[in-house]
Amino acid sequence: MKPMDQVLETSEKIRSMEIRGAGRIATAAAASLRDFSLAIEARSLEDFNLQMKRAADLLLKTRPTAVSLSNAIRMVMKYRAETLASARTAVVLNANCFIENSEKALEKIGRIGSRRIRDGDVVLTHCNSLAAISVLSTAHKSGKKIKVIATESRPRFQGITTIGMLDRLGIETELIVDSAARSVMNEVDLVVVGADVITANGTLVNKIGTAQIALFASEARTSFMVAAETYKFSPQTILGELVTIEEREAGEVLPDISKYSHVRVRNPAFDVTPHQYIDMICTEVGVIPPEMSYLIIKERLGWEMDEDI
Ligand code: RUB
Repeated sequence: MKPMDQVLETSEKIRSMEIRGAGRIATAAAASLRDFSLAIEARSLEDFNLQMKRAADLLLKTRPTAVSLSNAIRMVMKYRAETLASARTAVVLNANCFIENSEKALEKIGRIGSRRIRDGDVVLTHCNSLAAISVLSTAHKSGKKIKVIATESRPRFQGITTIGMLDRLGIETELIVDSAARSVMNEVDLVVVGADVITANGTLVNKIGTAQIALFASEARTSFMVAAETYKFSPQTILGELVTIEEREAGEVLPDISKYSHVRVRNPAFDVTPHQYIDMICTEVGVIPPEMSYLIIKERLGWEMDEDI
């Protein structure tokens, strides 16, 4: 396999959602860039930089919403080197460092977030988030008896992946259709979801349906927690950039659209939850109110304001 074929293959897996979830696409992209850097033959440092940039651009274009992808790529590509050999070493180091830190972050989020779960709690989750599942599994492993209610998460049914993971962990789980979220909310003690993007003002962008669950939780006075590694925060939003919401193919919602002449199927993959509906964001550096997101971006992501202006 040619080095670029490996990058194309990873890009296709991310685009088609064989690899999915903000954290998983970030680490897959970092690993792909690392493996590419080791496999390419470059005539000079400039040639190496050019080839790396091409690969990074390909991976970046796969899914437009999750900022984890651009943050991971930015971290891997932040190498400065005088020679070809040191450039390669730096890319490998950056990528491994990103992957290792994201694994550690998941563990820490689990430890911190699980403290907010009490013995006997009912927790609702939406979609399939490794960060949210880390919170649930840590609570369960610490001996707390919890019940999880998981939504199907149409149209891609990531909820089925979630119930499979919870089942393997031995956690009592109930599956509901997305539209049953309000019906069960009065039984729920805490909602825990993941994040694709958290903006500078603490707004959450996550799987379609999250915003209505947050609204229901707020109405029912149920706590709403976001579990997210700090690389899910978006530096671009400090510079005023809006988050692009991915619109996916109609066929994911309605396989045979051809029999209708006047119908258009809309399939936004993510929605926007205002910070007012979020009680806390559980990160690897602690639980923060959403309004503190700006500080996370400034302090954790080493963002230079003039970098991209
Ligand atoms: C997945 C999704 C998840 C977040 C967080 O969307 O919205 O809640 O990505 O997941 P999709 P994680 O299936 O469209 O990628 O905590 O695993 O990063």
